[in-house]
Amino acid sequence: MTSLSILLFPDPLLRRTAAPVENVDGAVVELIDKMLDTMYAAPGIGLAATQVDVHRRIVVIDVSDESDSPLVLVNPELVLAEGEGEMQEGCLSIPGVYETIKRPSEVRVRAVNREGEPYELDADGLLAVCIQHEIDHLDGKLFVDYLSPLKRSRIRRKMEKLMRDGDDDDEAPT
Ligand code: GNR
Ligand code: NI
Repeated sequence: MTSLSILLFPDPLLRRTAAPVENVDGAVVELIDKMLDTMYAAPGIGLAATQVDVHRRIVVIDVSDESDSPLVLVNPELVLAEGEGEMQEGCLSIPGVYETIKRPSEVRVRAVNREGEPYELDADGLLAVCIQHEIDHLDGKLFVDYLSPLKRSRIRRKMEKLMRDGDDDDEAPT
């Protein structure tokens, strides 16, 4: 099983805009499958290609309790976003940080599946939040961008310190 490595905030590569996928060919299917493995291993409920340093518009999601309902969204586009809700969000690229974010509560997304077929999906609740969170990644956007600049810079400093000092308790003293 392949686990791809996940970029961590504030890596500037997370700010790149992903390019549309022209064709769901064998290489894209291979990447989708590696992204699903990586998401389940993390574990997470979603993963955008941007997070594994592939700047193409590919997202995988599974919000099911049993982790047995993978969703593949190639070139996802919101065609409808309405209502408003708040949800505590986390991100595999910002480990250990959870903040309440306000977003549209119901969405309709148009995307292409793993078989290369276009489809539309209506979502609410956690799935609607996850879809928006992942599309944001493809546009170089992170959930901390919805927080105040003060909160965001505190999170950035915390992450930079974690990466300097490591988050390992049982590291040998140097
Ligand atoms: O695993 C994840 N959990 C999550 C929880 C609330 C809102 C969004 C998410 S997505 C996140 C995985 C991730 O970082 N995807 O980009
Ligand atoms: Ni994320």
